[in-house]
Amino acid sequence: MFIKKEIKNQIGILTIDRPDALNAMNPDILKEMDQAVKGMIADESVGVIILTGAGEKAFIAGADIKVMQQLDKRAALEFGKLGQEVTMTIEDSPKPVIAAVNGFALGGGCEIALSCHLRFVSENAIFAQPEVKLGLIPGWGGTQRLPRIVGKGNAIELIIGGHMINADEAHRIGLANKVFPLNDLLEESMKFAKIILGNGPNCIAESLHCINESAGHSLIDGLNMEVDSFSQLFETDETTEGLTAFVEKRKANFR
Ligand code: DAK
Repeated sequence: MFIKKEIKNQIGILTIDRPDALNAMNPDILKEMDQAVKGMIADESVGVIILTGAGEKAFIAGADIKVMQQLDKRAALEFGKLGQEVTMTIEDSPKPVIAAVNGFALGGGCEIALSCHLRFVSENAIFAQPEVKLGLIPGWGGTQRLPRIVGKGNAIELIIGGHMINADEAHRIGLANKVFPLNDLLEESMKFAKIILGNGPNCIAESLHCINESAGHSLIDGLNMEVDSFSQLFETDETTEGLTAFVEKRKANFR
């Protein structure tokens, strides 16, 4: 089991618990997370969900690169769809989901945070979409959700630069809603959850629904395009080199 579940004062807390791999997501963890979020949505005693990572270093350091190194085009499509399903389950939740980002939120980890309704982050949080460094593109909604949250220019800079940004920069561009000292992150997230719990649950669910719809009906089309592009890459030498270089702990040689 890689997802710890707790309920405290109507707040469901889900903790991704694989700190030795910086909470990197493999297919089993994705399936577990999908079930865990659905379980919290169905549980009438829960009004707000908080998603966080175990340890003091990472929220989620991305999709599991060692798993991706083994994928062919068909398996990449399945892995991509699984990640997209989880992010849709989170985004479509009628109960607000707060990402309490306690460190690295990279690649798929940033994308899972983007699918949450709010991102409260610790001072040591680091965000990036580093896929282009691995011969990949973001595949769990990053090309679609990041521009909607930080604007097209900032999203292009992050996605084609692949560089890391700290909590203050994430806050400046609107990626982080609030920044707290690491030790206060969960408590502050719970404080805001408590404020939400004082408001009408149907109004909250309807607000989230309308806000999601305002982003346009083409999100699904965009996600389909993204996952097709992503899986095509698994037939290229560039992607093989990018993933192999990470596993071999060396810099990728793309040119
Ligand atoms: N996958 C697997 N293992 C990972 C990992 C990851 N993403 N990130 C870290 N680890 C593992 C490391 O390999 C290491 O394991 P051992 O070597 O000890 O066995 C352990 O976690 C601790 O990491 P480090 O020793 O590297 O720790 P450092 O503090 O030195 O460095 C770091 C921390 C976060 C800077 C570094 O670990 C790092 O650069 N990690 C990779 C970050 C990254 O590039 N993440 C983005 C992955 S790309 C799609 C599916 C998925 C995706 C897109 C599309 N479709 C199929 C459509 C998503 C893509 C991504 O997420």
